[in-house]
Amino acid sequence: MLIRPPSDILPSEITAPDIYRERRRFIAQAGSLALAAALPASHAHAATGSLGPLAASPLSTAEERTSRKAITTYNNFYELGTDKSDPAENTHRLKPAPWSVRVEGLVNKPRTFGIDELLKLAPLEERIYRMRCVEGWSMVIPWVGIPLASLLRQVDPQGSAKYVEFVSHYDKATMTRGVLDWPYTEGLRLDEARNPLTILAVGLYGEVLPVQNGAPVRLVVPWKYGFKGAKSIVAIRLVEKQPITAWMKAGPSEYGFYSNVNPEVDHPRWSQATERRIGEFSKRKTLMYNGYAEQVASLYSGMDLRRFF
Ligand SMILES: Nc1nc2c(c(=O)[nH]1)N[C@H]1C(S)=C(S)[C@@H](COP(=O)(O)O)O[C@H]1N2
Ligand SMILES: [Mo]
Repeated sequence: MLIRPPSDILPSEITAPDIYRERRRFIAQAGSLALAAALPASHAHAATGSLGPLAASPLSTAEERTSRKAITTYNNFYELGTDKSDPAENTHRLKPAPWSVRVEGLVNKPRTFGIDELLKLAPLEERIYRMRCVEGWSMVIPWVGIPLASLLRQVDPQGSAKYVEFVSHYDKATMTRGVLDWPYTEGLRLDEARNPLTILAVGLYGEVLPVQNGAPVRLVVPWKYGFKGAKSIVAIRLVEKQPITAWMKAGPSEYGFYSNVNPEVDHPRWSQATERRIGEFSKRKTLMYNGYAEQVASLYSGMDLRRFF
């Protein structure tokens, strides 16, 4: 099946095959058009692709957005292949519906959320964020999401909970073997997780999140390197001790727990002082905390950022 369109296709058309496949899947499941029409409204958004009216977040940047085409064809999603073009070509390897997310660990009200329930936790907001990969490229991405804090409130974290661990979906029958110790896991300190900038993204450019960007729900933490944003999340765990993330296991000298964007602390293989915005030719200076210092610098006051990289 054609997943990757020719380069002259309109950006707005790029998700068409995904959406079409999704619609056919729902119709096939329902068994008839009549039944398909009777599906709950929450399924309708998956069929149409649109997430409906969105609140505009004041936390959005006014910078020019990266094209939808670049955002959906230049990806890191190693479970679907390690080349940038692989995830868009391998979307059939991950079925984003039905889906649920377990929220467990040190919480008074552990709960499994269906996607429909996640969508109802808070008004869906458009969050246009600068995103920077540790490899040295950046984008401006119009995410649609809910604050992670809204979800955390629902489960009532216990006093002993200090960190949050995120676990991505992994199916060894269809996904990459080797490379990392699967499943992909990431972590945040509880106060980072509760920061208003931290969201669970469920959409992109006003539509349902494409598989290659981490459908149906992924983490987005704009002041940290891109790899902190675990895709296709199936579990969120509140824990007492700092989690060991998949990248820390793979290369403890290269990937620390914090991974805050910091032009002064280089990765051993890539300078973090400058970056190339996808779609631009000249390089830009990388900003401390990716330009979000005003919102997040206080989380790290007094910490040695070379040690806690
Ligand atoms: N499960 C999972 N999540 C992941 C990754 C991955 O390989 N697997 N790659 C990370 C990296 S390195 C980056 S830069 C971002 C890329 O997100 P995007 O493709 O939506 O821009 O996803 C992050 N989340
Ligand atoms: Mo990355």
